[in-house]
Parts: sequence; structure tokens; C-alpha cells
Amino acid sequence: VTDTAEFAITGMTCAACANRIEKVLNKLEGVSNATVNLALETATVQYTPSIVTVPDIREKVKQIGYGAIEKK
Ligand code: 9UX
Repeated sequence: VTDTAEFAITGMTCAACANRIEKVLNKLEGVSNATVNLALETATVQYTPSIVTVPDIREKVKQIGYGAIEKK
């Protein structure tokens, strides 16, 4: 079972930021697909809730220096 969460991402200033976040999230266990949109400042993450949670994803983004707030 997978779920999709959308996050508002703060702190991205260039395209490499977006690529970096995307790469890190795609390597995170339980994440099946992550895409980051620099212009919209969003991240869409498809994940398996039994393996990784929304707070885990938020924490990962924070660890590499950006902010993530789940959009409802
Ligand atoms: Mo661009 Mo982002 O030089 O952390 S990669 S600002």
C-alpha cells in the first residue's frame, strides 16, 4: 500500500537544491517516488506508510537544510 503526500518546501534557491532533495528522498527507505517542483516549491512523495512516515520525510528534508510542511 502506498500513500502520496504533498509538502511545501522552504529554503530552495536554485535548481540544484530541488535535485538534491529529490535524490535524498528517493533514496529514503519506503519512498517509491519523490518529485520536487522548484517553481511551485513543492515536493510530492509516494511512500509506504508502514515503512516511512510523513514526520520521517519532513525530518529528512530538515536534515539537509530545508523546511517541509505537509499540505492538506
Ligand atoms: Mo544552489 Mo541549493 O547553488 O542548496 S544547490 S542554492
